[in-house]
Amino acid sequence: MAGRRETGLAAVAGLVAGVVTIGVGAAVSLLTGPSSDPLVAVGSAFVDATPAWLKEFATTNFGTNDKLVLALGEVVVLLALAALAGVLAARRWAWGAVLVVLLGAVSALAATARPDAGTLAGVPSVVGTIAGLWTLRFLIRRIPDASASQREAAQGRRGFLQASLVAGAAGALALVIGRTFGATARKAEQARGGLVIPKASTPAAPVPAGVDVGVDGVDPWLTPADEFYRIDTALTVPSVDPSTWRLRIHGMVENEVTLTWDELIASDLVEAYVTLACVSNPVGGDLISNQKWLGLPIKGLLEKAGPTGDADMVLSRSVDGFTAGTPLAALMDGRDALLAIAMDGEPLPFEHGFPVRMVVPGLYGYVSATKWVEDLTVTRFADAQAYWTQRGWSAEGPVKTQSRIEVPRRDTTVTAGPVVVAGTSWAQHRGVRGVQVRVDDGAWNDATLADDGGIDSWRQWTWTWDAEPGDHELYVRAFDPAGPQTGAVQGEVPDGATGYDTVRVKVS
Ligand SMILES: Nc1nc2c(c(=O)[nH]1)N[C@H]1C(S)=C(S)[C@@H](COP(=O)(O)O)O[C@H]1N2
Ligand SMILES: [Mo]
Repeated sequence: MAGRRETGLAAVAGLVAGVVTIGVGAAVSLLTGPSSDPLVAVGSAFVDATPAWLKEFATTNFGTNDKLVLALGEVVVLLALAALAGVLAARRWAWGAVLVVLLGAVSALAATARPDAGTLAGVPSVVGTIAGLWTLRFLIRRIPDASASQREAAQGRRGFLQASLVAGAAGALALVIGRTFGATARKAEQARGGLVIPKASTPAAPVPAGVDVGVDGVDPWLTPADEFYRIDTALTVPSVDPSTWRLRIHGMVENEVTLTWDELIASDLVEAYVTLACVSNPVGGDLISNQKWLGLPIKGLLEKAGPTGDADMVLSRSVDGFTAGTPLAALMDGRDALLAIAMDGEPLPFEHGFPVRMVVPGLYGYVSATKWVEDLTVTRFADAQAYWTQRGWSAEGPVKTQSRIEVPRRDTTVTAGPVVVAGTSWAQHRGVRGVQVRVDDGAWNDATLADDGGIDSWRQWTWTWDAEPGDHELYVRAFDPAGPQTGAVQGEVPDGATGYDTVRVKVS
């Protein structure tokens, strides 16, 4: 860049690039969650790092405006740094670029360090920074050179200001869009942070210590909430503020019923361990997890509504339009079919349906586990179709009895002699009665079952194999009260995969 650019214009270029950065960052955060918004992330990190005395000073002097003062302060500091970056960039591009990248890195780090950060939390900062750098480069290049004639300089200045105006307006628009649409998400996030989960009126039966077989490589019996499998059609995770949440129960009922959040948490809540499984889980797959849920039994609500005539299905709908069709009988027969509000003693994570979702033991998620649920229509299978049923999956989806070998891992080599084979089986709401393991074409051998955590949860098992050298195949099957699971191989469509999980190992 030959010659010195006008310092004032360079500062303007920096300011505009700053606005574009935070605007684009805010807009992108609509996809990645409110706490990933660069301004929010940096502000929150600042609040966390603020010493107690300064926090007190802020609240005593600014009262409830302390957040506003913080936000203003943050914007002022940021814009000053942005102007500085512009001035530096006009002298030497690399200096300005380094400052912009540093600011972007701080923001990305702040966003990924939030306790509720998703895997993509740094993305808005990175995308915003790239947009900002590009804007800065574009504008700096348009600043008229000091060597230009007066006429050229005046023309150049006009062109620069026009370009700045357009870029600045675009950045501001992105910011307004990000902020306006992000407001609901921020509200829901605040609400979730402030919730106190009530105690269960009916706590779950205590789980025996031996539900875990204690073999390295076997998934924990209780899936950590942040490792719970996630399946849904939501491009962006819905943000629902519990204070405005309502559930409407209508259709083939005597009385239409609505339920608010306050009514829900004031009700007698039930706690239950339930293993949730996806119909798309292939044999041996991991689209299955076990957790402790707290919620209101759906049965009582339906009794209040009073299903009429030959109603046999409840079509549940989420705020984003997903629907599931659950057999009315499964909701009324006394199993722990819940409107769940908590998982592992905490409010539901947003991805798992905050503030309220359904959990029904014994049924695949696609026919029962509606997240962000807001509407229950009592109807008939003959009259209504749910989301996945319209797309070729079965109307009813009872979970199939299945087993998985987790140790040894497939295609590994083990040493001849005693080898521990271990894994998990499930037959939700029927219960696993036994598990057997077979080597190659040999006879079935009884595995040892881990302690029982209830018929709605999966069950671990182990078997010690006296392994002989060579290539071998291990097979597993579980028994429920009706007998052994089927070995017939069937794919996931239309109602869940069947067949024996098979693990090939080399014994040396
Ligand atoms: N709103 C909504 N709820 C939904 C779905 C969805 O796409 N949208 N998917 C269902 C399916 S197919 C499954 S397997 C479970 C998964 O729940 P999880 O993501 O909490 O594990 O949610 C069910 N509930
Ligand atoms: Mo699913």
